[in-house]
Amino acid sequence: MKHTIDSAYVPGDGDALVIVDVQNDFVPGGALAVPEGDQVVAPLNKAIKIFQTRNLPVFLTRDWHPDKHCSFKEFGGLWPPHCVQNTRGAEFVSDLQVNDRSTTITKGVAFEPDEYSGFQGVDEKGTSLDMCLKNLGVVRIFVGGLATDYCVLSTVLDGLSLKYDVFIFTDGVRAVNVKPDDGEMSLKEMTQNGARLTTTESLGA
Ligand code: VGL
Ligand code: ZN
Repeated sequence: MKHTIDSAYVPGDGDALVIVDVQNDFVPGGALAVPEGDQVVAPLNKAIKIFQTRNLPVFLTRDWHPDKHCSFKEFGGLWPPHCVQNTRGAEFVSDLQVNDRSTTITKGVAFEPDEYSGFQGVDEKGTSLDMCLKNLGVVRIFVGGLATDYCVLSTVLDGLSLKYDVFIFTDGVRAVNVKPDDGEMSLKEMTQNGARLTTTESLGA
């Protein structure tokens, strides 16, 4: 698929950054490693810096499973155990620029259901991502993270259903690719539903 890259875009009022599941278990060495998953960190750090310099909100979602979770193979799911609450694998990748101005959105905390979408998550006060964004007047979200074909896909499709304008950083996502073109198919599905592709390179500072 040919990626259509929008020209330079300077984020401003009404924009927010949503970074999906950049956690140790999803990068090489982790329990559910996404190939090249670590390569999203540098571009996403650049995006965090640009958004925070402009006082724009940054949300970081995390998968935060109990040690028995419906998505784990042992309980009938697809995956090895991953992102178990309070383990190193569930921590944000240490190089990711997490700070007290970003908001953590937590999902997948109960045995079931599995929650791929950041929009199924809540902040530390229990406020949903959708309400957090609406409270801040956000109408457009820029999304990156892991993995393109699961949690990014689900977050983007929910964002579109909730009527946000959605941009995806193609340099800031990577796919699991259970089938080799799952990532490309997911990008296609997202754009067919109205998301637009861009890169962190085209973010004007
Ligand atoms: C994810 C598989 C299982 C993801 C989370 O973050 O994309 N994938 N849990
Ligand atoms: Zn999970």
